[in-house]
Amino acid sequence: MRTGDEANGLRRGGTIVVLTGAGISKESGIDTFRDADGLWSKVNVEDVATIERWHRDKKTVLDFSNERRAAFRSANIVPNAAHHALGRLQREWPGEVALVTQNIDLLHEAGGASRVMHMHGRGGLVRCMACGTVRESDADLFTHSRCADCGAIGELRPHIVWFGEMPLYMDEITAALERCDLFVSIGTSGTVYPAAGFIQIVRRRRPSARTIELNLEPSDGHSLFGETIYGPATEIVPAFVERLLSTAA
Ligand code: BV8
Repeated sequence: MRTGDEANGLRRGGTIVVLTGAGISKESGIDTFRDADGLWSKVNVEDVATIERWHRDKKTVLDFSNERRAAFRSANIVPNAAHHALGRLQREWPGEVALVTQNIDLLHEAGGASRVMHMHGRGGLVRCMACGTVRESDADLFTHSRCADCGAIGELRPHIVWFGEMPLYMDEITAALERCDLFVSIGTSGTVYPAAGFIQIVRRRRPSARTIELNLEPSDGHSLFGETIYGPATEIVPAFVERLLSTAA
């Protein structure tokens, strides 16, 4: 295991890009997707999280998202030490910290992060497929739901990115990857693209950047990172941020 020492001595004021996945929220009580007890072990992705299925069978897709929303609501989900550490990094680092998450939970914001790019969308937002309006709403959605803006029936969906749909903020994220001095991947299996391909973008277009994976175990792309640190996010992320802030050159 490599120790992440390369993160030390990062030029003060350099640009940091952080990518997070479901692993950072696991210790807050939110299931990951691909762990043994993960979400996808209980439901088939193709049945509930693809744009194709939405067009064929809206009810199944909406029922799944209503169930997930209820699970989020019922659990007393609070940010953990890893979320708070990234909020601290954004506040105290004397340079840009672009925080990109694949997660739809709002735990980064609750942990003090101010600018979060939810590339797979986020909970609490609803989009109309007829007029494109995105509204704050935590209401359950049904095939008879009506858009308050255009009146369309059965066109409301969660504002999350399903398989087969283009993730959000891609131009902004790609530009940040191409100018970053440090790319940190936290709590993601490196399975889902294009997020899993960010490390290749950095290696190809910003070869001087340092790259570090912080995860519970090696991800699919672990060998592409210059440094790796393994352990529970609530332990390794605060320690990593502390080291970064105290040793930046
Ligand atoms: C697209 C919705 C094209 C929100 C999700 C090659 C290139 C491009 C695309 C593809 C490609 N090959 C295949 C594709 C298609 C597909 C894809 O990648 N498929 C995979 C399965 C092979 N990609 C897409 O469809 C994407 N769209 O490419 O569009 C396009 C182009 C033009 C025009 C139109 C379209 C869209 C992908 C987004 C899909 N939506 N979710 C939601 O429901 O939440 S994906 C889903 O996976 C979640 O967003 C999740 O965040 C994401 C990634 O999962 P992880 O976050 O990594 O979670 P996972 O459980 O896998 O891993 C958790 C990790 O944490 C583990 O490593 C574990 O060890 C670790 N961990 C656990 N506990 C802890 C911990 N770490 C630290 N501490 C702990 N305590």
